[in-house]
Amino acid sequence: MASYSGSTGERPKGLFALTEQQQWRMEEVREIARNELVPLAHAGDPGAVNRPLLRAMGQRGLLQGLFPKSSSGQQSREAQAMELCILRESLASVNTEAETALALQGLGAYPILQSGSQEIVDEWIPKVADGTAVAAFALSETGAGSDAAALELRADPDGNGWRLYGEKIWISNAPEADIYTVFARTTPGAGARGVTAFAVPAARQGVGGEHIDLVAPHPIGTVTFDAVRVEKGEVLGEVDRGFRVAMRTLDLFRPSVGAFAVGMGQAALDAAVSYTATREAFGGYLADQQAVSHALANMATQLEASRLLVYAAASAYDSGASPHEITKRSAMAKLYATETAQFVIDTAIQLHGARGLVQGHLLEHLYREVRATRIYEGASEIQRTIIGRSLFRPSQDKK
Ligand code: COS
Repeated sequence: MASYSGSTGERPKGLFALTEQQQWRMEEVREIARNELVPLAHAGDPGAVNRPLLRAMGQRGLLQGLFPKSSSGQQSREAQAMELCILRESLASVNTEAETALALQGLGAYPILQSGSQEIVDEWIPKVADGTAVAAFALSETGAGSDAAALELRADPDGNGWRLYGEKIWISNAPEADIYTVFARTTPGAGARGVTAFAVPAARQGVGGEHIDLVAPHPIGTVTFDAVRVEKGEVLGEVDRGFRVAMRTLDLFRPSVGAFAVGMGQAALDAAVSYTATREAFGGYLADQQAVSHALANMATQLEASRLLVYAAASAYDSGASPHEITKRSAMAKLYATETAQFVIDTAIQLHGARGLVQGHLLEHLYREVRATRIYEGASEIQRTIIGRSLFRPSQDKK
């Protein structure tokens, strides 16, 4: 079961911090998800890109939230972290498949929005935003996961452009995406300073790849590059400066992985509260047991702390905090929210007993779904490394 009624997530006035309009927006997104997206998610093939679902999110304006336009209708180059987190938390509390499909469009296309030429932006962003083109972010390799700067996919000079040789792995939306943002080595031996970002259409000759099955069905796989020609105009940012494009993209998206985790955690907490309030045991209700109510209290408290970290990180991003501050807050939000969600979902299962493990149960679904969030876009250990480094060089802005 990949969908559920959805938590209200309502919080009393006067407490942190989402405005009434933002809370209203969350409810609107949940409503769209419950009524329109859940049936499309269920009709899709688990583990494959769900194009009808993406098109529906385009038609309902949800994907456009990732790619805002200025008041004159021009495509803005700035994403809005708060809107991204609001979309992700509210979708996650109803349907994880819709949530992930939306997030991957943003992650795949953001390097283009941030650093692409006007031509590339005009070619791809409108199609990604209306759900007719599928985007993917291709950074990881078999020998370069946490140590992203070790990547070796080669970009060899070829006349005015380059040819790409090698393989990416663990790439969400691969091999079905239409446009890949690919990080490749243009200067051998130069570590992070020899990486260039490219926008590579999947239709280009020499692009291939295979699907990989994970514990929770997910569109993910490898992408292979066999002498794939890329042009100068397809460079995102500057040659040899692509590592920063990747890192800035992750700075934006990591808090939103936290928002995804908060949405799933809230759904699990809601389920646990409602179950323990009605399940009879030992002559009363489960919730009457102090061990149970204390477990629920810990879940609720840590979830709320996660939410605060997530929205604080998003608001730091949107309000133009220093790059250093953004990076640190982004890492803290992802670390704490994903670790918390794993704990909350696990505890919710403990409170449900064996019924929480039955295939198709909401909690069984969330248990499988939450695991990857502590690994992708930087494992928890990497987030701790980033936070730890920030403590020792607080005054240096390295960007
Ligand atoms: N924003 C902009 N630039 C950044 C940055 C950021 N957040 N973080 C690092 N950089 C820049 C640095 O300033 C440095 O630039 P200069 O060479 O010009 O000084 C360069 O990038 C290299 O930075 P650093 O030396 O910190 O790189 P490291 O190899 O030590 O490691 C970590 C950086 C560990 C943070 C990085 O490899 C990482 O995030 N790993 C996880 C990767 C990941 O999330 N993979 C999942 C893929 S998506 S599912």
